[in-house]
Amino acid sequence: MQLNRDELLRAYRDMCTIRQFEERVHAEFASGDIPGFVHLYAGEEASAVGVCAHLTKQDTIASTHRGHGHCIAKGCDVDAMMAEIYGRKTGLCAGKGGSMHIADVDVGMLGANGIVGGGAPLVCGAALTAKTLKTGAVAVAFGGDGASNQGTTAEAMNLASVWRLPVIFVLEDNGYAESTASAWSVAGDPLDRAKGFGMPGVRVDGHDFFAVHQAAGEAIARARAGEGPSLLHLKLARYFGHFEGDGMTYRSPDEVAKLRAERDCLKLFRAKVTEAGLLDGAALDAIEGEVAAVIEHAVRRAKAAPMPAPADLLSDVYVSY
Ligand SMILES: Cc1ncc(C[n+]2csc(CCOP(=O)(O)OP(=O)(O)O)c2C)c(N)n1
Ligand SMILES: [Mg+2]
Repeated sequence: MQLNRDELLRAYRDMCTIRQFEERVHAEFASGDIPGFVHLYAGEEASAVGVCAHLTKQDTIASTHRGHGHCIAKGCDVDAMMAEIYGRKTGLCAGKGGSMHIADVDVGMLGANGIVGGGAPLVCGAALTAKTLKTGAVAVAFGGDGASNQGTTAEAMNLASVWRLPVIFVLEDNGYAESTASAWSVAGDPLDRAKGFGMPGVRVDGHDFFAVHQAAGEAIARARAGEGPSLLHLKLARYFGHFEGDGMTYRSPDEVAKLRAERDCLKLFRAKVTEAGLLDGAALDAIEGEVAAVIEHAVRRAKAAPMPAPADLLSDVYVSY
């Protein structure tokens, strides 16, 4: 699938935005201003961006506890996301969700999710709506290797298949569920699970934006054509701990340094597009500078924003019919 210059620049900008957002949240969390639990997505950017590059606002995604990257790739406002993580009134969910519950249905982002395996059933509902109303929309469930072992995921894969729903299950296999290695906890081959539910499955290098983009494009085209769900098994890695504060005693000391040096999706992207003469290094450097300003602005705005007031407690909590 050939990408034009604008699409390549957009992909790099989105991946950079996620990376810098996460590196900054990592640093800011250490200062103690960010409340709650934070799980960072740095290292996995090619997955969110490679998949969401094919989606419109009408398409929906369901995310995980490690959701910042999915939100940015789907078009959530970065200032409002940062404010949400800081628990501020100006946050995307008025400061009531925090890192693990960022949502923006206006851009088709159905929510980060504290329930591991919670996204897969959700997207079946969204996809059933799309199918019933014939909107042509698709729904994507991102989930980890841990989530792949949840019963909810198996039920959702079955339902999506028997109802031929326009769903894509994106299995982000980053090697661990908390501190448990997926090599130890995931039985068999995830592609056999797809086969067992009668849907195609494909495994790709999740650090390679172009490989993810190609495989996602095919699965999404299939879903849009009414041919039902697919599974993408992406092998990738996270750079930070399971959550901020995780001592990562279960990883060898040089594991992340090696990943950053050899399997960084941003570096791989840069090498590929510059060697092929598609983009020059200066254009990519310029994007990195622009993104740095965007992140700086978001943090400054978030820190200056007010906290929700006690009177806000019950607003945006219940729907009034
Ligand atoms: C239903 C449920 N069980 C357990 C947990 C605790 N928990 C939070 S994250 C996590 C690991 C998830 O691993 P994975 O799906 O591989 O995602 P990753 O953190 O690697 O992105 C667990 C067990 C939870 N939040 N929800
Ligand atoms: Mg995992």
